[in-house]
Amino acid sequence: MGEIKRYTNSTTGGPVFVDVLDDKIVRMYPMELTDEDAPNWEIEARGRTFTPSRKTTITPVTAAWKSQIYSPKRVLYPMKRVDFDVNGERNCENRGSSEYERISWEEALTIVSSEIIRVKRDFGPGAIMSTASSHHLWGNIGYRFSTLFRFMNLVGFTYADHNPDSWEGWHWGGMHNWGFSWRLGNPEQYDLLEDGLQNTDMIVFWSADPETNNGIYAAFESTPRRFWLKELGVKMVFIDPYHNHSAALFGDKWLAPRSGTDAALAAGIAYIWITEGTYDKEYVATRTHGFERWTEYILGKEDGIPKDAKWAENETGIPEREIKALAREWASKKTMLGAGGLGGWGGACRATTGNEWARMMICLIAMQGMGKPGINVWSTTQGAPVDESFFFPGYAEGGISGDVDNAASGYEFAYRMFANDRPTRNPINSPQGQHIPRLRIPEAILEGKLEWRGKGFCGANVEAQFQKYEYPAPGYSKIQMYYRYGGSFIGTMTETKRYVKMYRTDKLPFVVNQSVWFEGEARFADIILPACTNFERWDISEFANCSGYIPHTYSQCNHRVISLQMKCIEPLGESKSDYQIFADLAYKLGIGDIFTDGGKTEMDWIKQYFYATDLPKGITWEKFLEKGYYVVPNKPKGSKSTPAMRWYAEDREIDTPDWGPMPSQQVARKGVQTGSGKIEFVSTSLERFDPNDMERHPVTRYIESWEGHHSPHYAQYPLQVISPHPRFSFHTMGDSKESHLNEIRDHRVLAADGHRYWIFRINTKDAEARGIKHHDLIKVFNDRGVVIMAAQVTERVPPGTAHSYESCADYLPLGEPGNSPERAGCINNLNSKRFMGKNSYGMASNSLLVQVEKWEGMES
Ligand code: MGD
Ligand code: MGD
Ligand code: 4MO
Repeated sequence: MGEIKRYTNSTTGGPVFVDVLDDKIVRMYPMELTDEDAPNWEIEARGRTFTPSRKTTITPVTAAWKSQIYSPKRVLYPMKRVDFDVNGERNCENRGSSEYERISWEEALTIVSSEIIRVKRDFGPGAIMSTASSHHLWGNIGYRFSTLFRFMNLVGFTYADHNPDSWEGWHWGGMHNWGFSWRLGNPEQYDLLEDGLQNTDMIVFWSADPETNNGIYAAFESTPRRFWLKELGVKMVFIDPYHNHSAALFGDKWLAPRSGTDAALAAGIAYIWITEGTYDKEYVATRTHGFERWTEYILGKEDGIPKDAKWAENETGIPEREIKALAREWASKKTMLGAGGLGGWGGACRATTGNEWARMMICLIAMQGMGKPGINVWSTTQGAPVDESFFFPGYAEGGISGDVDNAASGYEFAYRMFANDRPTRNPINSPQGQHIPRLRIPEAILEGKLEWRGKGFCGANVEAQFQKYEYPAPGYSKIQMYYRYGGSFIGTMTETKRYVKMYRTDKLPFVVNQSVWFEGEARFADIILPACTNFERWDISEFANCSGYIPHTYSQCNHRVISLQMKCIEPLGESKSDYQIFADLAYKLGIGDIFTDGGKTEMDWIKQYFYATDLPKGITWEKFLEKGYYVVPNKPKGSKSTPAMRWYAEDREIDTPDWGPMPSQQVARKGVQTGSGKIEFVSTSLERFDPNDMERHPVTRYIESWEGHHSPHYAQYPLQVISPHPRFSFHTMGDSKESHLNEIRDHRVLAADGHRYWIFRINTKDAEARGIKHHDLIKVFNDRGVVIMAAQVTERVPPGTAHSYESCADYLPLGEPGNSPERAGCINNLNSKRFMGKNSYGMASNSLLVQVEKWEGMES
């Protein structure tokens, strides 16, 4: 037996030390910092000094990584569907039913490369579609924006654009009230931890559960901050249909609105502030636009319906007196609005009326003086006093692709990384080329025709989302081949049996999936290429730094930790790194030397990357290789803090390090990005675009949900389900791989048949009325499908509301794929593909109506 060796690596849930013995990972744990590492920051507030601990934190998914690496569901060899013959019968209709056989790498690469060449030659550019999913194993070189884009940009492909899934309501709605397009509608967050500790009296967490979502990628870095705030006597109110984990730990009060009615609650609060005169009149008069017209709507002068607390009670189910009490206390205290888990985001922004919720949040905080001391949009997850001037890019900055059109590479990084050689670009993946929204991949394939507005994340400016597109783009061919990277969409997109049906047709003649695990869409590919995990290859990255549409995301962390992601073990089976797979394919396609830039290994790229960042200012390459991580020193003591939007509240030039607004989007560096330069209650951009769109009207308003208690099908499907992000898994990551996460009884429930079922949370009264007991297997259904789950009978949701997390990793139909009950737990089989509005192409994945019965097995 050899000696245990300690390596460094990193994950979506924090950086780690990894103990390896005889090429086997035996342990993985958070990083403990030493005296050699940069000292802590300190914040002085209310007579105390606050400073973080000298450790990093990790999430449950990270704690379960070892069991995911050695999961029996790993794809270890190249696989071919047994009834797929590239030169004969392809039997596409059997995808999802057929077995697989092991083939050699040579055969797999030959089939895939010959199909790429055939499709390019026979159908012209753009007939190959590719897309990855949102989240990737951690590492800026191996990331989809980096390695995948580098390869696909060199081959030429039609990209299935990602919808702004995390942002929806802020992107399609909020942006029209205050700009922030470069953050897709979320607000900046600089120095808000200090501001909160010093000045805030109360936090209203509205659709926010930082103990579950951790901002994003930031593990439990923010948990101590909430304890500090509690110690200082800051009151915490939670508005959430589910009594979420942060509410359970910190909540002083829990309000549970009916799903889809949050904007009504907000209107009810605004009504009280207006009629009682308890808003910041000076701020509203000088820093906002359209208040008078909006007031007419709130008071009922526009439509004859005063949005008073009684009206709000009828819509939301929250008692009038509680609405009044909240409104009065809020107005009397310096209050932070924790709208969504990041400061922005929140399941409510992915509800049917998510646009209006986000817009209402902006109206409320504007009424109380957004940007003044202690008053902001802040969920405690960002805004630690780390040093933003030290440059280390996040994964969205493009890595080795240098793609300035489709990654945030052009902001700064590409010029540093590619000073001496060429970045890649893809003329097809540009506004002049062809693309497909990933929420409509099935329609593109099956119906062959699409029209929509907005190419993917529309961050360039507020108007980008109005741009119209069509598929096929003029002169381009229809899709002939799908190069899928990962396989999560059946668990994460909307009405997802559509994707299953799409795979089972010869309208899609060839499908390859490059996957780490055999799950979800991987089961529908003709060829599966086995990718290894980031513990089996080299990479480099920073804790919680994605950047791109969340500039300076690392301000979620208590320490900026940059790590070398070491290859801890040899790739399992015949799996290879994504980089190696693409390099092998590139050589078969005659572009190998271009892809690898003359034969560079991943380590060569990491070294080039290292020197393109500010790392050499703090550590030598040799030391970094040996030590494996670097902690970025904090700003010198006494540096001036620049709290988010303080400049705006005080009508000064912007002084934060934010990426926007661009000088062209302001006047003399003052004001927000809107037409008026002010925060708008009535949106000037919507007024110009379509003043009559009642689903997204210029005047911010409450709109009844089309999948809620006013819907015609409510009588038949009377349970309103919310489906937010899973507590223990990270979307599909961590779930369903027979890892130890599966054994957590709040994640899956082991039934007598040996299968671990996904959980459906239902109120005691609703369960009783249906004869359902705790952990019974139930059939959850509506017109879109049937999913079998385990009931968790609970008081954490009120009667009429139910809860089931999205993102189950697998898809396990009991009969014909696409036409039978499902038992992995794909609640997203049951939500609606309908967009939020006729002009806003956001997914409303979080709201759905269902009925529930005890499951007695398949009806024969
Ligand atoms: P992920 O789990 O991120 O989900 O939805 P997705 O993006 O679809 O998918 C990652 C996939 O990439 C997995 O298949 C994984 O195996 C693969 N993968 C990861 N790393 C690698 C790698 O290194 N190599 C290869 N080859 N493959 C890799 C997320 C999406 O879900 C998001 S971000 C949001 S915000 C939405 N939220 C939401 C909601 O609130 N409610 C409901 N009902 N639905 C939702 N869906 C959305
Ligand atoms: P959600 O879980 O969608 O997270 O971060 P958020 O968008 O903040 O929603 C937060 C809370 O909103 C939940 O407690 C939910 O019950 C509540 N909620 C849902 N619908 C409504 C509603 O209609 N009204 C109100 N008032 N509340 C509602 C998302 C962020 O999380 C993102 S985008 C990603 S990609 C990451 N995903 C992720 C994950 O999958 N797992 C874990 N553990 N952490 C994650 N962090 C990130
Ligand atoms: Mo997201």
